Amino acid sequence: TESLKLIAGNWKMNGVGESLEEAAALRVALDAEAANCRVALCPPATLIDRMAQTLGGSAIEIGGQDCHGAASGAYTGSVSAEMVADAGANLVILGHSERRAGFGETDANVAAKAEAALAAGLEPIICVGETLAQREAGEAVSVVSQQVMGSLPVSLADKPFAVAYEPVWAIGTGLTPTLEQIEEVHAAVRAAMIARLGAGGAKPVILYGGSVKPSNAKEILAVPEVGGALVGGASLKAEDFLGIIRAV
Ligand code: G2H
Repeated sequence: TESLKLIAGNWKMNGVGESLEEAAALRVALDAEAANCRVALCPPATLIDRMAQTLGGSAIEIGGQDCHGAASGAYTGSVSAEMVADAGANLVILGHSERRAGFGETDANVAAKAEAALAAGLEPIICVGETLAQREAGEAVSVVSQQVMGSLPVSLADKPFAVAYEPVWAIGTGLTPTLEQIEEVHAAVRAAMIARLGAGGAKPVILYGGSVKPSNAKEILAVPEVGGALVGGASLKAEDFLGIIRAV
């Protein structure tokens, strides 16, 4: 199950045109000092096109943060997978807990979005994670396993994709699970991926997300089955994000 690790920055709803200076600074650094992992930035949809110009010809990949499950139609305010790809992205984050909680996205919605992403040639990063109440009730492994089973369409087998485990209570809070807790859930995610997709579930990387920063990246990235990180707050400044990339 050895794949190149992936460090993906999720800017969330942060950044306007001038923030591309951070992407440009990251590019300068990684042009000079190649990363020994895949690196991606996922800006708001309106910045994908300009970020693609800023990063064109570099090794840094670009992702969207969401796409609609339909190819086109009367969905005011939404963006299709083809539009995300056309703007210059090759990845797309799907089912982030902020979308599940704030926009009512279900596992079935996420699976439909993943199908749309594949059809557009995008590599989905499918997010799962338990809430604090679920963790305290001892349900973390069962909740996350069910989310994997429900959110991964069977058509993902043998296609490029990643799963991101993001405990909801660790997002933007500065709290992180213990390394043992991360290892336990990542093993369960892997088992659920294989149960769902067969051999096609064995290879794709499983990212950890939730308050990853330069000071904790090294130990988290060394946990078995942690194949990279989905980084929020610490991806907004090139210097912080580089600290995480250098920890791989
Ligand atoms: C989890 C993560 C990135 P942060 O949402 O997806 O954000 O690193 O700010 O906790």
